[in-house]
Amino acid sequence: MKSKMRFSLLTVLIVLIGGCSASKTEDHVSTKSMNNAHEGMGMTNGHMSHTNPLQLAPSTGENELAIPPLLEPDGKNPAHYSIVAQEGTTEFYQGVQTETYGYNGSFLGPVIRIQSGQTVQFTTTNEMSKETTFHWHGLEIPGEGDGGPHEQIEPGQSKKLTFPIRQQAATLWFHPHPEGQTAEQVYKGLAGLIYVEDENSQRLGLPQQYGVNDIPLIFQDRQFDDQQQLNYQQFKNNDGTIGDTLLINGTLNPKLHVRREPVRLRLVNGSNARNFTFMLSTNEEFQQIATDGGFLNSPVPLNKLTLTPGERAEIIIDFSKLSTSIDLSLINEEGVVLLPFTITNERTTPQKMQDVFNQFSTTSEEQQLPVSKRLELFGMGTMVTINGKQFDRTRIDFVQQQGVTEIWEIYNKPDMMGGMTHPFHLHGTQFKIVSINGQAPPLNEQGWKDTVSIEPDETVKLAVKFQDKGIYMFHCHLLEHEDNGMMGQVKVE
Ligand SMILES: [Cu+2]
Repeated sequence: MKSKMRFSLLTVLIVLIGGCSASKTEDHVSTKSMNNAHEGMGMTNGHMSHTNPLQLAPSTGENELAIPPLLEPDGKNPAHYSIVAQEGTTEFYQGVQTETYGYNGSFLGPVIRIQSGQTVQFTTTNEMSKETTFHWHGLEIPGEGDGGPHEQIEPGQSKKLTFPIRQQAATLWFHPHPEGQTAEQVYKGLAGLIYVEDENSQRLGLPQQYGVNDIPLIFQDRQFDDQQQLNYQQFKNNDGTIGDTLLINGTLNPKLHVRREPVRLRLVNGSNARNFTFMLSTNEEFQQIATDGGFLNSPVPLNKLTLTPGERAEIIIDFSKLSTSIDLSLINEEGVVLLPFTITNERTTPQKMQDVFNQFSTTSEEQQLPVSKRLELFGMGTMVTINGKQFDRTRIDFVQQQGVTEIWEIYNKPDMMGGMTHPFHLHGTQFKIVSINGQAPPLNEQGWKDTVSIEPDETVKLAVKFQDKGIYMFHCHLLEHEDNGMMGQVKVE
């Protein structure tokens, strides 16, 4: 139902945009000017820009997909990791150096693989020329280590934090969160992944050869300027900066070699504003096995999956069972090739997967608890608000007791133009979706979440419990909305 609504809205928009771009040629430059024109055309197009009017160019598959390096601990007890935010250059286009940001490298960052039950220590260093923060998206962590706007690290400075990992296996990520500067820093390359593993994740018989059949995929759309630079200010749109150029793990025109076996893809929507709907080019089924914060109870068969910015999902594609191995690719709902697959004939003997992956449930108590926190998302562009207010770092919007479950009800109030979808993200915890417009969430959202897509006029109820104390952000994960103040603070005591 949800994806259907998105699809028909999109179809309408494609038709509309198709009309306004008909007089233009399809080259790179004209799509850029079209993007800028949208901003100039005011409200209507601000709305449209959110719903992906700018088509992605299909991947030609000429480059092998980059697999981010695994970050090894450089100290054992506690497991210590050094993470450095730095400036550099990256060669996306042959022979062209593009100025970028990265963690421990020039673009994006490593995968930090940590074990539940472990105590870990991060040393975060800012080697850039501007301030930043290190936010651990999805991690259950005390407020003071969470890396929100209060925890700014000045150029040349470091910060050390030590905390226990108590949550279950999940694919999390990290990115900067400086006040008003998040969108540009992510756009230029600051983002990395955290894999939490536990005993369960290792006994399920899942593909787990990193980079071979357990593949991280960070999807980001970008717009390069005439000099092939990531000129954020040129393309910035207050309702979400989108681009026509897809990067997966920072690779332009990627392809992926897989064997004829089940392959686990860890999908991360790391874009500023673009929603991605993933499908197989054969329209065959795949299995979703995990949400943002953990495994689903059992695999959910899907032939289409939408992720809004900030959301993750793990899926299994069984390449031994598909009807063809020719011209196989991951595509979006417009049929654009995102990631072509090349199937090698190397033989494997995959493990048998378990049937039950997790014990997730929403209790009847959680179903019956009264709503104790109400949030109303409203507006667009620089006028975005939560409960009529914009972010103020000196204002605490809500107080919640540590370890106590509360029901948060979030309503996305439409405006005259209809409104926009907002991906709502809460820091420092994983929540349960109790209901969407009074109905149980779809099967593939019945799992731990930290980011939830809320459509115009939709009401979502969440069961929220914090394990730790501190001040945490809640905000729209459309990064320009976050920067424009669609964010508030909850203090956990
Ligand atoms: Cu938003």
